[in-house]
Amino acid sequence: MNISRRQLLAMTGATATLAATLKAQAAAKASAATGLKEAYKDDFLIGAALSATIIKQQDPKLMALVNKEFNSITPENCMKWGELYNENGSWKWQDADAFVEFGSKHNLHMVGHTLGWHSQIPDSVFKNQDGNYISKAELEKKQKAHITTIVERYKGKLAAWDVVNEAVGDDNKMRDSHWYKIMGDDFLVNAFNLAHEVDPKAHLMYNDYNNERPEKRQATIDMIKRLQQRGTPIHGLGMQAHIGLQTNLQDFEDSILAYSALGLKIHLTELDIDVLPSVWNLPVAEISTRFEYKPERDPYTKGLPKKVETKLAKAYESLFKILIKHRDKVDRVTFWGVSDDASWLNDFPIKGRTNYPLLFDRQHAPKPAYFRLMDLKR
Ligand code: 9MR
Repeated sequence: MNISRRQLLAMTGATATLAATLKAQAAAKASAATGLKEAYKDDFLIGAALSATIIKQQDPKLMALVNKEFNSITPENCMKWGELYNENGSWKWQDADAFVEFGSKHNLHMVGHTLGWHSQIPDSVFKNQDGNYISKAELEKKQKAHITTIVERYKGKLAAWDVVNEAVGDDNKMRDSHWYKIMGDDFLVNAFNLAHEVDPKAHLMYNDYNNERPEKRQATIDMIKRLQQRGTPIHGLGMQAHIGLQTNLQDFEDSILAYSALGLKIHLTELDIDVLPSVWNLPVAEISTRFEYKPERDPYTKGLPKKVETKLAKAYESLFKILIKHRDKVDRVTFWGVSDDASWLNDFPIKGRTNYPLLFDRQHAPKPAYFRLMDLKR
């Protein structure tokens, strides 16, 4: 038989493609059989933030995916102060109730998010009609009513609360928020005490972004020590982990050790990995920051190049190796969303970009990063 060089090359190519297809099929089959939560059951909980839209739509395929892959859920927005009240000041429970109902029905670990934050809360909570601050006593009264009502409502259903969010600023000093200006450290101490009094079994956490970085870590440790000296019931430390491909992952290992030395359990609370070009030299998750859209700042509208996909997968793998190594200290790893199409990073810090930060793509299929994480447990 006379086979030309071209035919031979084509055949070799076909064999390689076939091998790749078989490998992908085998991987898909393995993931179909188990799922992340099963693979990591001896290490830590695997969570996802769910939006009110996901809960409302009840898309059967997406719901099946959530149930297969995750055993913990966090509400992306619906339990924030600004989402929980109607204009007239009455409570608006619909979305939060639907979230808790979903989690209870599927027996999922649920994290409340969040009882004290400077963001997504109207100015009117802190100010009189004349624009001046209300007194500390008045704010304490509002804080008490808010925290006791919501913690009581979901007592025994939510296993944990992000009690205070982002109290340390990007300058590594206490954030100059309305809360802090009026109440100082009492803002935090009261929040933890109130939640603990109402639900003594709930696991209470402090949650922040960039707090794996050495300077912010130190500021956070100083703050936690002050709280602990006052007997504040704080049980866990949340590192949001909104990171990028360039993030120094060693900082996570150092932080896990440093925070757990304070007697706190470690949670990665909002993990995602931004693959788009950074438009600032200090990537912060402070949500008031915005930049102008330019096509060069949105390079992957037609798909993620293989090279970047591989970098993303490697970054997830490296981070999880650290987390697995410290599984005795790490309680939970929660992704900030389920799939790329619905990630907040498509709109932050520039609206309308195409980002790829999560483990599931726009068709909700597992990405190479997902298989790397599954492979770590084989
Ligand atoms: O993902 C959330 C997005 O939908 C909201 O618009 C945004 C503003 O409130 O908050 C996002 O979630 C934030 C989380 O609650 C706290 N840490 C930073 C997250 C990303 O901004």
